[in-house]
Amino acid sequence: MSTHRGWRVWAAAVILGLAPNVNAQGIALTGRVELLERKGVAKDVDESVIWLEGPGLGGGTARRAEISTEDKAFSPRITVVPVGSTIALPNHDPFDHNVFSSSGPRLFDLGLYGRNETRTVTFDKPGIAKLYCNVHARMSAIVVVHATQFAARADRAGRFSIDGVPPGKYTLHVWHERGGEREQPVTVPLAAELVVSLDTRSWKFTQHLDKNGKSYDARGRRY
Ligand SMILES: [Cu+2]
Repeated sequence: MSTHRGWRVWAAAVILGLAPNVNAQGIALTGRVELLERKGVAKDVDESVIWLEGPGLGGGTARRAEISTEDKAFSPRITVVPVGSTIALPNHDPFDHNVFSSSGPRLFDLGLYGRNETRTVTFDKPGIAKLYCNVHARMSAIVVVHATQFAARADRAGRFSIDGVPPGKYTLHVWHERGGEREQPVTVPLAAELVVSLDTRSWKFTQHLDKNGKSYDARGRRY
């Protein structure tokens, strides 16, 4: 880029009043997620996921991620990846697991596999995938697969920042396991502070079914 063009971009930014947070790569979209709780303050607001959709936003770069199984739990519990990404699921427990997903963007059943074995799954469509184990009813993980490169996780104060967003009108998605998914239009750069509230007050734990659509209790298995 010539110095001349760089100066013009800077001058345009100053005229538009965007100088503090705009650069040649775009604008940082910042905001805060707030969980409305029945009582107390949410301790898991940092499990909120925020992403942008809309015309002109290119796809993200697919990557590899890992969710391991250890002590009958998935780690990490929440994973955020762009479309096309592959997730490896190594089993570190001295017994078998059977990871599956029976709703959402990618249906799969990895079958039983034992210690130090790894199976992989590629997510080709956007959506929210719930991963379970057919042996252990309490195991659950979530993979949020987003269509563009613009996504973020909230921090422990609920704050998030999505960097490098081109100016324009988009749809902002905000999701939390107990608060559900909320969509709202957003114009970048923002004209006011962005706070998105998710209502967790009607959420109630319900036990999911196994890969055959049956209850774990009915099989008489321990979990
Ligand atoms: Cu298991």
